[in-house]
Amino acid sequence: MLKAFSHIVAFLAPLFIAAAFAQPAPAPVKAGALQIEAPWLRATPGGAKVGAGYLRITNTGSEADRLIGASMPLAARGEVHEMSMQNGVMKMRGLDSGLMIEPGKTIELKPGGYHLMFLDLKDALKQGQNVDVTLSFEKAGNVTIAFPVQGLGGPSHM
Ligand SMILES: [Cu+2]
Repeated sequence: MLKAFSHIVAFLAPLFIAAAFAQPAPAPVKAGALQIEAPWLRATPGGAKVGAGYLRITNTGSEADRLIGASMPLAARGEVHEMSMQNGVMKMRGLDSGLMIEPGKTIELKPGGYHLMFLDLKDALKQGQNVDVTLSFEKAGNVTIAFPVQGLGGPSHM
């Protein structure tokens, strides 16, 4: 119960402090018709078993694609999740068929919404690190991108 609660807090806290940090804007990464921007991971305290990642994906092509998974060496596995408000309660669920990116559309994975969830972390994600994350797309295939780790708020956010 406590675990579930702190996980929810972890996703809400950044909403209030997102404006407090400035982020350099590296060039977008291309994967086929997809353009990937603003990747980042949230720092975790030692012992945390889950971590979250965010990014923005634009489909510049004429066919839909899907983000179907993600992986990093530090985590046993990665999933694509959605967080949404249901009857006044924040709920999180895995997207079994992936996240659809329609042609011409931009999908944003951000705190409180879609996110990458990394499970069974072997070590903490430390602010200032760059962690290679491999994104898996149905059509564009696999693309590995350095995700900077950003610290957010106090030590209790995850
Ligand atoms: Cu999640």
